Order: sequence, then C-alpha cells, then structure tokens
Amino acid sequence: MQIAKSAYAFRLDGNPISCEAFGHGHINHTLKLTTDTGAEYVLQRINKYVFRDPVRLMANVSAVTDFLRTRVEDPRMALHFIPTHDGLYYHRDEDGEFWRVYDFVGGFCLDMPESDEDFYQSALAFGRFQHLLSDFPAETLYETIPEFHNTVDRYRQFKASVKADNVGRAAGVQADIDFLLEREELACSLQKMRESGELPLRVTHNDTKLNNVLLDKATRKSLCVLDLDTVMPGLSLHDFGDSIRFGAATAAEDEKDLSKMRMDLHLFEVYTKGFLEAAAALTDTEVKMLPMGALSITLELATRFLKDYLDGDLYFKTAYPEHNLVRARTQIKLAADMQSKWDDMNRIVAEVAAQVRK
Ligand code: GN1
Ligand code: MG
Repeated sequence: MQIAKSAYAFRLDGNPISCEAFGHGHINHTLKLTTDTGAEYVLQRINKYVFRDPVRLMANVSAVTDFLRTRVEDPRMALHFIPTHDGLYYHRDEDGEFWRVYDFVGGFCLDMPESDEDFYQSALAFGRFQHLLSDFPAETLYETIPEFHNTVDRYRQFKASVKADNVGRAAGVQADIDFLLEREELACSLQKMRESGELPLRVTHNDTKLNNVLLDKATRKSLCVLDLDTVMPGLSLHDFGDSIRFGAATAAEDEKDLSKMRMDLHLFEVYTKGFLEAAAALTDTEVKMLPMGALSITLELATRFLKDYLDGDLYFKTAYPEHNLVRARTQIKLAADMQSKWDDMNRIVAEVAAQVRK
C-alpha cells in the first residue's frame, strides 16, 4: 500500500517503507507503519463525524498518556503518541482530516473472554488505569461528549421522547417505560452523589469492554487499555459498571430470548476482585457503591435504547425496526436480574474488599 502522506508529518524514527491496513475498529481508519530503521507505528485517521472536536479529543488523550508514561515501569503499559514536526499530537491534512501516530506495541485483544483469567486481566487493566490516574486533575479534561453519563439528564431526555412520541411507538412499550420510570431515583443516585461531592470526580475511560485491553502475547497478562477517545471526567463506578453490564452478562446486548439474559455472579466476583486489587485509591464510598455502578449504567443504557426506539432510531445503528427495543429489553432484564441478586452483589463486594483492601 502507498505510504499515507500524513505519515511524513510526524517525527518518526527513520523513513516510512511500508503502510498497511490494521485492526478491525469500526470508527477510526487505522494503518500500521514501518520505517527503514525497523520502527513500527500505528497511524490513525480520527473519525470526525463521531468525534466533532478532534483537537480537544487529542488534548485529553495526550494529557492522560503523557501522565501515565511517568507512572509505569514497563513502557508498554501506556500508549506513546508521537508529535508532529510542529510539536503537536495531531496532524491536520489538506482535506481537513485529523491524523495521529503512536508506537506499535505487540500484543493482542480479545472480543470475548476465553477464561475467567482473561476477564480478571481486563479488571486489573481498568483498575490500574483508574489507580494510576487517581491523582490526575480530572477536571482539566474536556467533556468531549457532554453529559455522557449524567443519568439525570438521560432520564430527562428519555421522558421528553416518551412525551413527544414522534413515531407513535410509546403505547406499545408502556410496561418498559414504567419499569424505567419506577427506577429513576435509583438510577440517578450516583449522579446526585457526584453533585454533592460524596463521590469524587475521576478520569474515566467510558468504553471499558474487554476488547479495549491489550494483552501480552507471551504471558497473556494485561498490558494497558486502548481506545482512549472517550476519556473524560466522570465516575469510576460507571467504568466498573459498564464492564459488568457487558462482560458479566450471560447474553448479547441484542439477544431476543430474554430468558438467556442474566448477570453471572461468579463473573461479577472475578471482575470485582481484579478491579479492587488494582484500584487501591478508590474511596470506601466508591467501593460500597460498586453494585450501584452496574445497576445504574444498565438502567441508563436501557433509557438510551428505549429513547432511540421512541425517536425512530436516530442514534444507534439498527439492523431491523425493533432492534433498539430488543436492546432496551435485554438491559431491563439484566437490571431486574441485578436487583434480584442485590444482596449477593453487595456481599461479594464486601467480602472481596475485606480480602484485598488492607
Ligand atoms: C456505543 O459503539 P460502541 O460500542 O463503542 C455507545 C456506548 C454504549 C454502546 C452500547 C459514544 O459504544 O455508550 O454503551 O454503544 N457509545 C457512544 O453498545 O454513544
Ligand atoms: Mg467504542
């Protein structure tokens, strides 16, 4: 493949000799670059339809990775972005596209855990991310997607869509609407605790899925977390919660057979253990609220899917007309299952915390 012209804007070690498509991300365009000194890099074009402000996005990403690099013993544990000849972490080409380059580190990612250990490794990686950034001034980061996990605001938007009922779908989903409205106070409790200062503002990743964790090829241990595009100020509990919502669920987000959707308490325990071992700087209140992190993010996502269904499917990509409704219902089922296991979730958190927090 021809060398992408933007590669020459960066301070590379050597001259680029090869450039090939790399990875299978759905958002950014990713290439692997090799130079005549054998140096290897990842060159990415940022999707500016998804990310409206690539300059602020890169300000967040580079501030966080620069900070992480001063805190890790193995350089593979933090992404290393390469500046341009102008000293910026992004290059804007003549078409107005934004590019960035970081060091290529060997390793691999998994879409699904193949064992408890894999899931545990992802918990260590996200816990470590939280821990290493615990004294980073989170308030200095831009909110690249404003009010992303402001559940109060999500409910406000949801209720507005119910009221507007733009495509006439509300009557058919009244039971689902009622389920979510009955749990509004619960779902919004963390946001209230953030506003009152009971929960600290943290640097959050906001896409804490297993496939954003880089594993070492030889040891299969986690090295670092990738995809920092949605790094923002937020609550540690949302990052924890989203990992549980996605990774400890027994079915896919769009499983139609609701009887298959549950939260696996064993996987909840595996993840909690790894997360608490690594994220030692969490406050006692944060630890206590971990189960609420999982429940509130699940309810929040249910409102987002159902809102989108009521709006006529404007935000999430759908493959068929009921897709968002199916997704909303799996999240509702998952939330209901969490509530039925509430005492066990709290007991597990207390037991794990007693073991690992000395
Ligand atoms: C979107 O596209 P993906 O999978 O990275 C969404 C998340 C949701 C997720 C649900 C920017 O993330 O908040 O949890 O779908 N991202 C954005 O599948 O809205
Ligand atoms: Mg993502």
